[in-house]
Amino acid sequence: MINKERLRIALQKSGRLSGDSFELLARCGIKIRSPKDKLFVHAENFPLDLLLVRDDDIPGLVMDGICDLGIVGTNVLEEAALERARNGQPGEYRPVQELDFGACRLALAVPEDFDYAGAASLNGRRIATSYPNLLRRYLARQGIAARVVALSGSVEIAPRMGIAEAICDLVSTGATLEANQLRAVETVFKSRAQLIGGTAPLAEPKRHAAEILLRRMEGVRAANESKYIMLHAPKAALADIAALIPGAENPTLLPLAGDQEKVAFHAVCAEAVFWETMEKLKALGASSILVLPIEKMML
Ligand code: PRT
Ligand code: ZN
Repeated sequence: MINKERLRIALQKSGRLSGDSFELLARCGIKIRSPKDKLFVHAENFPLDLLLVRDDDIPGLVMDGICDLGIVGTNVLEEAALERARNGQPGEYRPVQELDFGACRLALAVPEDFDYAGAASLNGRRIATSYPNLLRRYLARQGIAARVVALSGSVEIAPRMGIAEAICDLVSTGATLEANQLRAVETVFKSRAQLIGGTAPLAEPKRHAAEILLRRMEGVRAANESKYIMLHAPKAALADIAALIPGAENPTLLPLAGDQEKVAFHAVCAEAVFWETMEKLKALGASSILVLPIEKMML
């Protein structure tokens, strides 16, 4: 049953965000044994309960104080906040952390044979979307008078059905648009998954649990964004090598047995290390270059 001493987080039950959301909690050391087909799941080793719902319900659960935290796409979040504002409902939340998954954009798209010459071409047209509030806000800002046709799904078929001349839908790879002979013409909103919290302060012991969880999530993000790089560097090129590796101002240098000219150079790199960087390192005389993922990080 619902326990007021445990943190409550709303996650998408199944869909594009659920796998990454569960993986994030797993990487924070949180064990969840119960099957995912339940609505309410307890973490075994942390004072945390999961409410597994449709992503559309997550903003409201946090804004109404039913859940302390939630993971949701900013597209759904902003749409819900605008809808609530329209209806005079409370729509406040606290953005806690941007997450590195769920990236997509809400884009305007038109049929390939549409004679498109800028957003003004949409004046007087009908645009089908599942995000009427985000679209209306965009149209108002751009000074475009178009009619918004709200659909709950299958927006991409609206032009073929004669329901609308254009659509406004989420795009990630663009394959769905292409398959429907549509092309994206404007970006209305850029989205990614976000961890959000309510605006009311948490009472102990929840506050403490939230602090630990957020610190671990921060550690997961820092680890995701960083790599551990090891290489053998000629002593004469150390400064040039360090300059190629972001965040490696203070590398660890170790002597190499039997080699007076080179040292072992170890550093945490603040970004991904691309092949181009490795090729430049090699050109500076570096050898045995290894780039390793970092699992956890606490600074
Ligand atoms: O059942 P529930 O309501 O929880 O799920 P849902 O069907 O509403 O959402 P779901 O699981 O599809 O998406 C959840 C969230 O993932 C979205 O709100 C976005 O924040 C994010 N996301 C990221 C996406 C996409 N990428 C995406 N590509 N959501 C939807 N799509 C759709 C897009 O609309 C298109 O129809 O996927 C289709 C394929 O996209 P392309 O461009 O890769 O072909
Ligand atoms: Zn949904």
